[in-house]
Amino acid sequence: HSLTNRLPAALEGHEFFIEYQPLVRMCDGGVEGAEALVRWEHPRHGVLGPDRFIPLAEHTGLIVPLGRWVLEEAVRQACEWQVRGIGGARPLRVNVNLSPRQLSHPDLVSETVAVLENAGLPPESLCLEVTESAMIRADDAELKPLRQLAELGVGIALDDFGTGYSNLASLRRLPASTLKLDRSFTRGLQQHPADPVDLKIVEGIVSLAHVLDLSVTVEGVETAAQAAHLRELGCDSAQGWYYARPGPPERVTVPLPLAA
Ligand code: G
Ligand code: G
Ligand code: MN
Ligand code: NA
Repeated sequence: HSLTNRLPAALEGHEFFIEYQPLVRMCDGGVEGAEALVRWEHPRHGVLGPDRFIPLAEHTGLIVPLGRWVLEEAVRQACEWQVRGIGGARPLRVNVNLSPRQLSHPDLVSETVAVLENAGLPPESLCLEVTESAMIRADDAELKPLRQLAELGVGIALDDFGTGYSNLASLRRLPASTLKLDRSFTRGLQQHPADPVDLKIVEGIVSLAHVLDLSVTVEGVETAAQAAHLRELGCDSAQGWYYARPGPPERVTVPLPLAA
């Protein structure tokens, strides 16, 4: 695969860049942080999304150095926001996605701690996103590093929640602090009146999460109606095109639509 072969040179040649998508607090509509989403500015194919190259990088192992670069760059950016006082009294956080290969890498904890210390970012200002399916596949040895990071204060989010068939018992054993509800659950909430079954499902997931002391972030919020329903249902934060599309770091500092 020609994209696969070019990955090392692309990393070397600084062809990757990061877009940020704001994470919005439901209670007051303020920005609490942003998710870092990597892109590849390919010299011939233009900008490629992560779905085009993350699986290839995961397959070859290049995801490890690429993921380390994403982490360093996102942590540096979060520091810059904090130094500039963006977010006011509550410093902004950055969310970084981790792929399964990074999860099982022996240096995950030491490297993450080193990146935070070098930049001077508090561990609480970093959240690592791991997909629900990768998390439930992980054995205790693979969950241990995440648990260590969680004990240091790093947030751990279960990404794409609802697509990975967790059960109650498995949720209890995971070192997660946040559940990111997959956008497939919120499609039925785009209109007023919302789909009553979808409302009940989200309501149930939110109460389960809160019992387990997990905060709930909803992905893929595209309309004001969805935002209003989700706030009503007790979701803690939201992310989606209604608030902002992924964009350059400045995207996080511009005003958003008022909380519904
Ligand atoms: O931005 P976009 O919607 O195209 O992202 C698609 C998927 O790519 C998301 O599910 C996201 O989790 C994943 N992704 C984005 N950036 C990264 C990254 O830096 N590392 C990993 N492992 N996955 C990422
Ligand atoms: O990590 P994850 O796979 O959840 O990454 C989020 C992905 O969802 C990104 O690729 C981002 O571009 C996409 N996305 C973000 N907001 C919305 C939205 O409101 N609607 C849709 N359809 N996709 C979104
Ligand atoms: Mn994610
Ligand atoms: Na997701």
